[in-house]
This record gives sequence, structure tokens and C-alpha cells, in this order.
Amino acid sequence: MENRAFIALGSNIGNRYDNITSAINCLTSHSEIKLANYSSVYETDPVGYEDQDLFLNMVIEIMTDLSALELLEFCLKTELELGRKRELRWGPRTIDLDILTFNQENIETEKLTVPHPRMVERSFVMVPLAEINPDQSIPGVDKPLNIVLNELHDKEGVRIWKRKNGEDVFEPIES
Ligand code: X6L
Ligand code: MG
Ligand code: MG
Repeated sequence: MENRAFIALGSNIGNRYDNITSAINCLTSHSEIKLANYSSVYETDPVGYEDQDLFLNMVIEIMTDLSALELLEFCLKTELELGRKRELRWGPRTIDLDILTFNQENIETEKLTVPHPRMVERSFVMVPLAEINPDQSIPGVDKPLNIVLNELHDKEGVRIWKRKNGEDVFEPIES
């Protein structure tokens, strides 16, 4: 597998944990996607549009032979399979899959911008990302992740919900 990508997952409709684990299983059922690492699951206050239910958010790291655009298409397909409907902008969603980074590439096309343009402002992305990759440098961001994270002010809106390697061992893959 050639390419390393980080993907943010979020859900605030229905069984949020089922939605997230189903999305991971769907992504990793692709022969050209391998799960390399995953964060704890966090419960997070909604941002952008605040009058909606709490989210579960997490980040996964994958290795893939897909191109960034092929990966995007497969993420969108997975969202649709899990019943994502796009109604309100920033509104509630069954599952949201956002490509955060793809190798160290800067990609700007009509369909896809990578790194995700607003990822470093969002504690619900940066807390789980820093958990699994604290030393990552993000193209276009001149500080390491741990510094970016330290400078965010709404981290209290991101609370651990299911700890990776906790007593209750989190296993995102169905056996
Ligand atoms: C001012 C204006 C400040 C807009 C923030 C932030 C807009 C985030 C959209 C913003 C602004 C977003 C999730 C979420 C959304 C999620 C949590 C978005 C898009 N997705 N809140 N809000 N988790 N906690 O996955 O991220 S909508
Ligand atoms: Mg999103
Ligand atoms: Mg999205």
C-alpha cells in the first residue's frame, strides 16, 4: 500500500457508534485500503450549527493504493450506503467521512481539497488526530500538531467516550 491517509469520522444521528464502526468496516472491506491505526472515540459538542445532538468523532489512519480522488469517491459511496442525506449545511448526519491528509500532498481540485482546509481549527478533529499522530506535520501548517492543539480553546467540548486500549477494549473490526 503506497499512500498514507488520515480520515475523520463523525456521526450524530441514530446509533452513532454503530455508524462509525460500520463505516470503518466498509472502508477496510476495500481490498486497496488497510487500517493502520485508529484513535479513541470522543463525544463532542456540535460546532458550526450548534442546535443539534452531540457527535461521536474519531480519526483513523489508513494505507491505500487508491488515489486521493478514488479514496474520496469511496468515502462518499460509504456515506451513502450508511444512509447519509445532505439536508442542512453543517446539520445532523448519520456519518461524515473527511479526508484530512493524503501523504504530505497539497491537493486542490473542484471535488477535493487536502489537507482539509479547516481541520486545524477543529478540536473534534485535532484531539483524536494528535492522539494517534502527535508529531505529524501538516502541509501548509508551520507548527507541529501538538502546538496547534495546545492553542485551541474549545477542547473541553471534546470528551473521551470510548478509550482505545481502555479496560473496555475498543475493537472497530467485526470478527
Ligand atoms: C464559525 C463558523 C465557527 C463556522 C465554526 C465549524 C462550521 C465546523 C462547520 C464554524 C464551523 C464546521 C461536526 C460538527 C460539523 C462534527 C462536531 C463543521 C461542519 N461536523 N461538530 N459540526 N463534530 N462536534 O463532526 O465541521 S458541521
Ligand atoms: Mg466534516
Ligand atoms: Mg464531509
